[in-house]
Amino acid sequence: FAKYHWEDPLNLESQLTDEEIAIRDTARQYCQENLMPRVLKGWRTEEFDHDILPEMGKLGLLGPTITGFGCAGVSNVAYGLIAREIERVDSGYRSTASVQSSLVMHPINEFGTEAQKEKYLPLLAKGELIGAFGLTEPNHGSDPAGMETTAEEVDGGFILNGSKTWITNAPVADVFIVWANCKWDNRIRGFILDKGLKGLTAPAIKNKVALRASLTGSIFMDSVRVSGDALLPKSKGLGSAFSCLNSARYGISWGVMGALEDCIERTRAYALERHQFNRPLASFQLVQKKLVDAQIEVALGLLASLQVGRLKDEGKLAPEMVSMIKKNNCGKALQHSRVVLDILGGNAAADEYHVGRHVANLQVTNTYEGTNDIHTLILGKAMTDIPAFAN
Ligand code: TGC
Ligand code: FAD
Repeated sequence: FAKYHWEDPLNLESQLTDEEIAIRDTARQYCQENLMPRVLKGWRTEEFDHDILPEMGKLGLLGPTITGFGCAGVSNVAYGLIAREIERVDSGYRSTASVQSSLVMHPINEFGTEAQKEKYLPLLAKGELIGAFGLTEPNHGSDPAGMETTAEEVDGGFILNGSKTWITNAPVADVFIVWANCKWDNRIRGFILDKGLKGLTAPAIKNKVALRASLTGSIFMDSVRVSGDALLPKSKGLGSAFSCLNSARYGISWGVMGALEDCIERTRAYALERHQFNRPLASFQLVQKKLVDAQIEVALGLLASLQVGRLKDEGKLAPEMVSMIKKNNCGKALQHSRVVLDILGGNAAADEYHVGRHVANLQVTNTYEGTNDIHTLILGKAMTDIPAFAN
């Protein structure tokens, strides 16, 4: 028989290419040596560390699936492995990176002109520009089709009005991809707004109880005037915004497994070390069950993400596949991180033990990019042909 490794129970490693393993190892080393020592400060202070994106850029971790424009052009599986390593440290850091890669660089690459790509992608890839993606509004979260942000055509350009909320990176963003309902044909399109435009503000939402190591804010647009080249001309309808979400949701499905792996590793080590009733906690059956149940979900979740990544690379992706792994992996990560947190006893309340931070973060990952319930309904529609979320 082959040897069983509890950290990789179903031998995911055997399914990765040498290049993917090398990228994963580079990302892991960077994250453990450079992000891990900073995370408690980021969490405690809610201060954005401006060095992180440029550091990631140097290693080719930003927009890594894009070919050209200074991007690495690697597989979607490699992209997932990067997300897993970043989120093993903190979901907030992964959020910052996945918004940059999937929600800002991806739409510019997919729906932009050559001039827009040349202007923005190399700087975003280096982390010299920071991006944000504004879809959610105060009155329209799960239901972005009803958005109130508008764009109207004026001489040689557009005027945008409206507001977005809960936007990752917004307070520090240089570039905003904003989705607006175009008054001339009632279709939703994407626009690139540069920081500093008159009427554009992006204040921070402070005192969050999760994702404190990444900044979140609003975007207010008060008659923001932009020239014609702000429009992403190939974006046509809400489906264009959703196609960005396919990429980000896919990355999150890997990322949250990294966060759960970190929870398991830390609580297992604690359970082996700490004794009660003259025995290590790890010797109690109830404790072993918590660890085993969590590790099973990691093994299954990672293989599911791997399969979807391979299909994405082969052009055989259905968006519902992404809904399945986003829903399941986020739900399982939240549920099992919460269960293994119990192993820490009173120390669960101390942020130096890190697991409580992951649990708080995983509540948000189970919510953004489509809530767990919304993904259930997307899959329910696929099974019944009846959209339960709408009339
Ligand atoms: P519906 O009628 O179903 O679809 C409208 C159009 O979009 C097309 N479409 C898709 N295209 C590509 N990929 C997908 N996944 C797609 N889903 C739908 C669809 O074919 C249609 O095209 P067309 O040509 O016929 O017009 O739309 P609906 O309004 O009924 O919406 C259904 C619903 C509820 C599933 C959808 O609105 C939804 O997914 N809601 C969730 C909203 C959401 O995920 N928001 C995320 C905001 S961004 C974010 O959270 C970033 S956090 C980042 C971080 O920090 O990491
Ligand atoms: P609602 O849509 O009001 O949902 C509230 C509850 O009702 C949920 O449980 C939901 O599942 C349920 N519900 C809603 N409709 C139905 C239905 N039809 N059937 C059954 N149940 C339903 N957005 C961006 O655009 N860009 C970002 O960068 C971004 N970053 C974020 C960062 C953070 C830290 C957070 C917290 C959010 C972020 N979001 C971002 C917003 C996020 O995508 C939304 O919060 C999410 O889509 C849910 O929308 P909502 O908060 O309006 O909740």
